[in-house]
Amino acid sequence: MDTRLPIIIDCDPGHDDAIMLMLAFGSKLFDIKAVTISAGNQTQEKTLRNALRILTLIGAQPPVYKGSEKPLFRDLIIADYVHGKSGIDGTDLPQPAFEAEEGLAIDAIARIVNSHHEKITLVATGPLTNIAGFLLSYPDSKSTIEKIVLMGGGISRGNYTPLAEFNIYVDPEAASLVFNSGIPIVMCGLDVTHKALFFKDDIELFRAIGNKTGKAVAELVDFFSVFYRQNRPELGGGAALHDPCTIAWLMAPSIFQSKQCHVDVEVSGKLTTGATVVDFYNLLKLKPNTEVVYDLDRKAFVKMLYDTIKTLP
Ligand SMILES: [Ca+2]
Repeated sequence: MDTRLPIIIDCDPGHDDAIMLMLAFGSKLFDIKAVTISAGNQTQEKTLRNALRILTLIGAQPPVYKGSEKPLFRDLIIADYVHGKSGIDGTDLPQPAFEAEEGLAIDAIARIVNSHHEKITLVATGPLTNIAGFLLSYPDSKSTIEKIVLMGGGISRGNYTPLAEFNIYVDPEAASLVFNSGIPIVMCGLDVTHKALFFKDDIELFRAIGNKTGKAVAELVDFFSVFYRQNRPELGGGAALHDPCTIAWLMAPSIFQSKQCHVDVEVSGKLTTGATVVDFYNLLKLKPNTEVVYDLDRKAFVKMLYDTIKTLP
């Protein structure tokens, strides 16, 4: 019997998405049904190509599906100021050894979840456009989803505007739809991801593994760290590995701290569009819809990544 957890990963690589994919495929805990691509850190064309190159590096060939080119109702905003022109600058990844499948992410997600005998967990580390598109296009398929583990939002601050985190800000209507879907959500927001820090010593640890993937991790975080050192001195020189928190939470929830809260998304605020409104003290007396992850054991997180990356090519 296959005891691995069946998941679909929706991502927009992206430096931290790349390391998330390495952790997911390096771990033996997941049956990864597909990787679907969102636009966010860079355009759809670039994030798709980046995903194929990362998967080629680690010798994985899952079905990969192109996603939506732009958010549900808005123009696309990209994060080239963090991730560079390619979306994954700083390391020399191989050219893709395989191509994306025919068809689009939202249809592929529906086909996979409807044909699988048990519920599937969705992991989302980019804007939530594809997940929302799937929920809008296939409302009857909602019951086939176990939960959605996502990187996005924050309890009390943003990283794109004072209150909005990038993934949620890019497509707030999609995020609102996901948080209000009734599907259990696990939110790895900035509260926890700004504690999932990699410092210079950590980078050298990965470079010293001596495999291609460890070298790529080191070079990716070298590049990614420059933005953090220049723009987030509050993090003490560390780079925040946002996206791997989702997979790490699935692998070892015990190294994280979280609380069940009601969360909604601001879509029309004058100053607050894209903010996740987290009712941490249950002031509204609403039923919690989200497990809000807010802290982690950083050393255990780095060790988990290290132990997994060293098993890859
Ligand atoms: Ca991402």
